[in-house]
Amino acid sequence: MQKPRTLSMWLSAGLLALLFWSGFMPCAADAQPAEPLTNLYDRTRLDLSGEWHYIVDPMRTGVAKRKFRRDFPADTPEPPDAEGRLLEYDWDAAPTMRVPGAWNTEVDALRWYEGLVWMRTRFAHDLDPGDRAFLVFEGANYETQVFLNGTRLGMHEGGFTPFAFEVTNHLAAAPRPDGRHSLVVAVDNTRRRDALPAADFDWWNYGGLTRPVSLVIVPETFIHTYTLTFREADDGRASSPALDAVVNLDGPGAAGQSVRVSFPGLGVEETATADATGRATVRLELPADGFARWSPGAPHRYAVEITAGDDAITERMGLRTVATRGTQLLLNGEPVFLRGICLHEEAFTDEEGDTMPRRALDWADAERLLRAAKDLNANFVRLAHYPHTEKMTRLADSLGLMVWSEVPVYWEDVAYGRPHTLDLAREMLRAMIDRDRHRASIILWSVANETPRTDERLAFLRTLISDVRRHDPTRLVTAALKVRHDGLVKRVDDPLGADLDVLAVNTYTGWYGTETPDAIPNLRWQTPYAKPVVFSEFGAGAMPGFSGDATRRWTEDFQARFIDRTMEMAVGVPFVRGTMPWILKDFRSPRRYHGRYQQYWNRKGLLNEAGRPKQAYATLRDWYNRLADERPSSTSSDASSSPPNR
Ligand code: GCB
Repeated sequence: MQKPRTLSMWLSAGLLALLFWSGFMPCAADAQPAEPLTNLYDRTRLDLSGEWHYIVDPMRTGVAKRKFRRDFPADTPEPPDAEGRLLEYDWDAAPTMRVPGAWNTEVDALRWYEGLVWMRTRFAHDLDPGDRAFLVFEGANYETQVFLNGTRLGMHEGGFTPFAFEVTNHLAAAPRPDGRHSLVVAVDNTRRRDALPAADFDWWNYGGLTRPVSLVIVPETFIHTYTLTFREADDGRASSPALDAVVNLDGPGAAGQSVRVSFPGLGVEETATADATGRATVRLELPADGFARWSPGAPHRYAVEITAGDDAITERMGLRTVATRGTQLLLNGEPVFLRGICLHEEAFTDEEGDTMPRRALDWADAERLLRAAKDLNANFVRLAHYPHTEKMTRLADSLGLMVWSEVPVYWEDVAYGRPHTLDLAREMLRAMIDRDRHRASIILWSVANETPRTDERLAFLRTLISDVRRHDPTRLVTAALKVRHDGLVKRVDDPLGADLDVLAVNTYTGWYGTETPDAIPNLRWQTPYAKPVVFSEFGAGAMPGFSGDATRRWTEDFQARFIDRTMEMAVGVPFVRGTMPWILKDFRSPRRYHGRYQQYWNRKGLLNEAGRPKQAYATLRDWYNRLADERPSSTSSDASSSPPNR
């Protein structure tokens, strides 16, 4: 007998139908993205950059309202459709913008737009029999839904980490009438309380496909992911310096496949057989003193080749260790002082004034930013406040800059109590580490910036820290902490300090608040932790070209004085092991309203938006030249003979 339907059953059935038709519910074909492939840049790739058509959809009607069949993913060529219904869009007639690119930069009218935008490209590719294909997005801000030939592949949340979908079957099964595939993407950068970052942050909310999109082609059985870990003999896990390789194969021939890992430059190689899950584990012993270590002064890298069946890949990586000992930071066992500078992922503009910089960096943009840091005689960059494009970390490896890389767990209003937000942070952290674990330049993973001292946040960040320790035990963990102010006494005593390797604090005394830079030399720093501390931010706004009075805020002179005083104070604090002023260049921010001095630029750059130096640039360079001469050879009294912590 059929069960009677209750009102609530009818209501829930109705709700499900409504959700389905409104496009808010994932459909049957919806899939989570596949795990991205390690080392995208050494794969066979079809670059899908170029001019993509776009439709701005502030009312979200693309999938939400079927009345006029505004189902944008369908990519129907001509209105009306086959059944004679009215179509109120036409992809071929839609305007185009450059991908990769942020719509706020690419389209003047979209400078301030936050919402949903649809984008479409077409591409031709005949997949060879036996090959497999992955559609890879290096970064799209913020929530992205992907449709290939009208079929929804799935969605991804988060603006700064890569994601991929396997599309082998889609490409094989669905050739379009004109021989081209239709790729439609819906990107939504609406700010949300449960997102990361949450709704309030001090940079531009660039939306769209801000990093490259490509089709990666691999053999049927291929090297999917791998980790190569350099171990020093004295870390207790290796008897001589060694490289531990774990290689994961995917495909019908994975189990039992022979995998070779070699260092042609050192004449070392080993072979192993993949287990039933496709995993092979190999240790390569390295000649004890017969290899060059990576350092900013000598950024030596080795090619490591991995071969398995029809697939081969080359990783270029530096060999170095990073550790702490007491309040010391050690690079390759030697004390090091971080002469740093903070950076956002935003290119220099061609002109000064009311322009929109590019978020999508090409190699030349990234190199220009990092060279400006090198010209300061910096040995370190803090890539704030989210994982930057892979181009940055790859260039930092080759140019010789140590790196801080972080996830956008930023400020007070993150939903620390929501499981969704914690899952998201963990996923971002994992994706950041997976993408960049072979970059010798990265010495610090940061889990947060200026977060409140609450129990919920403590539990949230402790989960992230233990994730990092499990996922990458070879690097140090940090977070930019809030300081407790007691007049001029500054206490770095956040309970999270117990869980971190390096404590970081941002200090703006002399800029925010009533004190002037004259107060800075009188600051007294205290911490209960015997760990290295770095000043991860300090800065003052300066209107480029406004100068002449060092006592007046917004002048270049004031900014230079602020930087000078803070540097002088910092190098006098015995446990401070690094300085990274905020920030290399002026950057766009919608919360910088001052009509005369800011005009929606955060003006704390040492360079203006086009790269022209303000006075403070030379001030910092002088400091770094002096420090480079004096340190890192200087060791302070606490460098005991105890073994390194990490
Ligand atoms: C901070 C934030 C940074 C801001 C900066 C500022 O503490 O971490 O994102 O841009 O201050 O300019 O106030």
